[in-house]
Amino acid sequence: MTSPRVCAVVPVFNEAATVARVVEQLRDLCPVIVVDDASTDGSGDRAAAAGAACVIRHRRRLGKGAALRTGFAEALRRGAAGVATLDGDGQHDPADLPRLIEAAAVATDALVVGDRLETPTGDRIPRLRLGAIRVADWVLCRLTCAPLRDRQCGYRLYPAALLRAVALHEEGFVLETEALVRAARTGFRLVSAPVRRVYPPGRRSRFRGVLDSVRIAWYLAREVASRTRCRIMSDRLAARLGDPEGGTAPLPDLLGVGGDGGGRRPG
Ligand SMILES: Nc1nc2c(ncn2[C@@H]2O[C@H](COP(=O)(O)OP(=O)(O)OP(=O)(O)O)[C@@H](O)[C@H]2O)c(=O)[nH]1
Ligand SMILES: [Mg+2]
Repeated sequence: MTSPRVCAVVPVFNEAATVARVVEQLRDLCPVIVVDDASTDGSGDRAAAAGAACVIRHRRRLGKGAALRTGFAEALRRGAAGVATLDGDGQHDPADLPRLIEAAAVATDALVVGDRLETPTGDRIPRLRLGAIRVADWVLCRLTCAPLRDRQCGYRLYPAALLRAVALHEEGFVLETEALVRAARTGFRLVSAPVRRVYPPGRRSRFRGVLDSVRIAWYLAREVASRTRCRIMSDRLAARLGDPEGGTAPLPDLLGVGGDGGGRRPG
């Protein structure tokens, strides 16, 4: 199945061992944009030889967030209606992409997030990583009010409308968390689609467990604090104006997206 309206963005840093296979499997489904972050192992050349529609090379390593931004900009320039993001290390199976596309067809303009937890197909998720996924889910559930599991999964399908409406600023692995929070805040729905778990033994991770988790936690803490500040200020203003409706929203409504898990379409 070819989906010309979807482009895939694959950020890579030294993934020469796996990126060619990812591109080969993806290129029959949609054009593939690989963003090579100054890899030193020839990842970009492998991706190009494997049939990527475009390989963009950063001169120096800027991180996954910057690589995604570069890929999003190129996909929008090419007129994509949706942008799929997959890791170049082979942990996101291109065979699952049609499921994300189907979910997007049902929920127009929703951000579709891969769900590795719903059906336990594929490899076992390492215990520490599973714990981190669950903690992040717990916090993000309160921040986004969307009934999703596995919100941190990087296998996603972003609607072009979201990428145009929301400027993503965070760096590294934090950008994907920022995308969820800002999508919910802007009124885009978040929906999930089941994807296979791929955790091959001996894989290398660029995710630095403590450092990157702290960065994500710090971002979330800032979001909560800024929402809380806004609520307090609006409560004070409402009290001064004598508005009886000016009560503080419950915690799940911190981002003002309502408690029905649905989210609003942007006006
Ligand atoms: N362009 C770019 N890509 C990166 C960078 N760091 C990681 N990536 C890519 O982002 C994807 C995910 O990185 P991983 O290190 O596998 O992180 P993860 O999948 O969240 O963590 P694991 O589950 O432990 O593998 C891979 O395709 C990496 O090559 C970076 O600094 N720049
Ligand atoms: Mg990985």
